[in-house]
Amino acid sequence: MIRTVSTTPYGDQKPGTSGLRKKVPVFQQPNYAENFIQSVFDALDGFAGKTLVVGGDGRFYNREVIQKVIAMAVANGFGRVVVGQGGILSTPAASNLIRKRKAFGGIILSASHNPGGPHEDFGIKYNAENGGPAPEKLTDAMYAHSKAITAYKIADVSAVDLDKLGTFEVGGMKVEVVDPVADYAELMEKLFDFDALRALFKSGFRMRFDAMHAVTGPYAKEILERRLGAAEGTARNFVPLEDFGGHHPDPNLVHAKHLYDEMMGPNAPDFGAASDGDGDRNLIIGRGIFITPSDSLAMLAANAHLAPGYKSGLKGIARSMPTSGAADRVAEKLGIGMYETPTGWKFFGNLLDAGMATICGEESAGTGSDHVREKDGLWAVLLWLNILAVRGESAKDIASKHWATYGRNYYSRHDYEEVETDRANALVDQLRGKLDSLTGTSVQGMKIASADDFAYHDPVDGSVSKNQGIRILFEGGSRVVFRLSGTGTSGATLRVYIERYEPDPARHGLDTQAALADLIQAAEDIAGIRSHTGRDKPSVIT
Ligand code: VG1
Ligand code: CO
Repeated sequence: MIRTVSTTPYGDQKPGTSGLRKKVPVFQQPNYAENFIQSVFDALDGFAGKTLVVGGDGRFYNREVIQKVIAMAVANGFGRVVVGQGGILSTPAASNLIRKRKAFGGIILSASHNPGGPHEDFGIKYNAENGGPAPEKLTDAMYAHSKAITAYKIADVSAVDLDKLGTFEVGGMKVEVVDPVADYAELMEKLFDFDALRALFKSGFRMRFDAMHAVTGPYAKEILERRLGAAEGTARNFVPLEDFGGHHPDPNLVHAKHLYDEMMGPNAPDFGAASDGDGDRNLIIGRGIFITPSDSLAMLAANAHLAPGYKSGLKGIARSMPTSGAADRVAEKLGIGMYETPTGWKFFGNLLDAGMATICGEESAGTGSDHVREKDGLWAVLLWLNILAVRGESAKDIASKHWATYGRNYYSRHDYEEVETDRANALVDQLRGKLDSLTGTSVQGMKIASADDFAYHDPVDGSVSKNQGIRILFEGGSRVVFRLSGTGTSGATLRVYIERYEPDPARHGLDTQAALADLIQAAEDIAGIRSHTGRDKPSVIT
């Protein structure tokens, strides 16, 4: 039986950088999840009888919301729901399934690298038929519907057994429970030289992959250990837990410090990597060297042709605005297009669909290609492995040769988390107010060449996205960028991105924070971070 349940709007269901993210108790309010799911459906057109892919990173509340999505998909007229066994689908695997099954779209349940559990974070995101996150036009429409919603539709059906593979009839609709790993692993086999990788591991190459008790565990076990023959124990923390073992499943130098320490230690394996809650981010650490995500993008782009899936070369490279310019130099040398987009993977979709870019990346540990429409953690790890296997060199050697060829972009991000929202907004407002007067002035002995609030003009559909981050560009190419996070669930997070280009190979071995010290001070001088936030140092430095 299909019921129409009357409801009232919540008013705070505006999707951020990557879907709607809130604390679990917020999602558990009466009708909260239902309101948003209905608002997603109301923003879409023409899905009657079509397929919807559903899955999540396995965090607390995942299974409950999947049952709601299924019951509401029945009531709203979808023909089929494809769901990962156990409710599990990594974000890139979901993107792949949407494309492979020619689905109308998909709902991904995740709050990515944010902690999980009854009092932690949850999230709902809609991806369109290209497999990519809904563009801004669509997320704006969802938000508008959520503010005006009066009723949602749901079917009275009993809960589907998400652990049993197979196709089941649910209220006149088909629900297909699929292996979450199989299709994804098959795609990876097409892109990379699995024989070369098997030979690499057979030769004694040692690797550590930390799944951080999140979604990539089953994928890493299957691909690295079973299919590629890496030693058992290569994948660590590989059982997805509802609360990620009480940790932040955030693969950075703070939350994966144990991996960093191991890779810098005397008995370090050859290669180390980690991924986040939903499997779309990657941390890359070679023996004795951390590769920043911005550098990783540049190095992957420069070497991608060594992997079978990219042997005919790249069509173009895209990076988010705060990501360092390291990849720009690679694009220039290759003579291909380079695109600078706002933060968030949804802005890459058009470029990938139009065949203008093949590889994309963000400084926040996101790298991916046109094989799906999301960033992809394990993909980045496998491409690195493929490059290491073909070049027969260490990650450290590859990095230093890269810098010798292209120069080095020293880069760091300073995050000030859970700042009072009013205070963070005041900082940004004040900065915006003085942008025009900054050009031509000097700070810490460096002259400001220009200062603006980044606006993106999408070259494919002509849409414009304004206020995407404040850029202070210095003469010589150094820069400082300020923006507020769009994924947090309490207070505001100020992100300060700092970059300096260093062409001189004699200066490529410096400590990053030391190499950026004057720019870090300049950021403080320009924005008054301490007085506005009340903090004397960042909460996280990456
Ligand atoms: C952050 C990152 C951004 C990334 C987004 C989603 O957004 O900076 O680069 O695309 O998270 O990644 P923000 O607005 O907090 O800076 V994930 O792995 O959380 O889906
Ligand atoms: Co993520």
